[in-house]
Amino acid sequence: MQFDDQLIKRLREAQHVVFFSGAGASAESGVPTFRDSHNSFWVDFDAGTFATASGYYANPDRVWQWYAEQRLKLRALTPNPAHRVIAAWQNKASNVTVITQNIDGFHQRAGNHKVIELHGNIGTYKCFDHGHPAEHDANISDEKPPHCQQCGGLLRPDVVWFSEELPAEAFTQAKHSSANCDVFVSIGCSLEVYPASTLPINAAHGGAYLVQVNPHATLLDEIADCNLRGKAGEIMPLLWQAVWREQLP
Ligand code: BV8
Repeated sequence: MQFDDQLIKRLREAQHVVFFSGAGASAESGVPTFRDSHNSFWVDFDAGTFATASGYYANPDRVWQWYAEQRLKLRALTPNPAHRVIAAWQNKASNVTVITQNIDGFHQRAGNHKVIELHGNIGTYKCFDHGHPAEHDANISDEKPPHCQQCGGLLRPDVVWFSEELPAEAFTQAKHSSANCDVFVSIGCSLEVYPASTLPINAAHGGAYLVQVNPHATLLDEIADCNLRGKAGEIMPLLWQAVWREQLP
């Protein structure tokens, strides 16, 4: 794959690079994306039923079990080369921010030491009634949601459901980094979920060189400086070699 000279130059000279990932970044790890029709994550996960607080309140056992099933599936999967390149980039370059919409924790498993998780993490829990963080041993039976040790209410996955605010500090950090970076790389994002979808726009308004890695078109096509049409797991290692002139560590 031949990359544009301007892209290589920008990435080599960047003082601050942001990698912004969506479900497409984990697709080659075997994690179904949300909106690709052939294996939609939402097919057996009706967002209205499961990915909302009201859905959980109405069906705590079913929703809790669904997330327990996803957590088990994720354990059997592994980060792909796209995650490994992003981790290597953060360890090699001076200032790299990783912002993800994903809840799978694959960036951390690939070696990223700091990840801004806009939609939470499937491996963390909080009290449904009061929101304080809670511990849970995911190895024990997940037939029913456990109870909060502080108040006796139910625990829930600490992920952001629809109509819930994003974690304030995480989103503030993400907005700041996006508006103040030199290169913003959107990887595997459909940009159909708000307000995460505003970040690439912030970056462009902040003067960043905007790159998109996606096999399909998105609304970012119109404003991206560089559209890399293809799979993240294939493109990212090639981009690493083109910029750093070395194999991925
Ligand atoms: C909020 C956690 C304020 C849970 C998730 C009408 C219009 C506009 C907005 C709204 C609206 N009605 C409501 C809203 C707001 C709503 C929203 O945006 N809804 C959408 C669906 C219309 N947003 C919210 O509710 C947010 N909160 O707004 O708060 C508020 C407060 C109170 C009251 C009202 C408002 C909260 C949103 C967070 C929801 N939680 N996940 C869980 O995961 O279980 S969202 C979910 O979608 C995931 O986090 C996912 O990451 C995210 C975004 O999707 P993508 O990551 O982009 O994945 P997708 O499948 O869509 O696309 C994959 C892409 O990868 C594709 O482009 C594909 O081409 C590409 N791809 C495929 N293979 C590859 C690849 N790319 C590279 N390589 C490959 N191999």
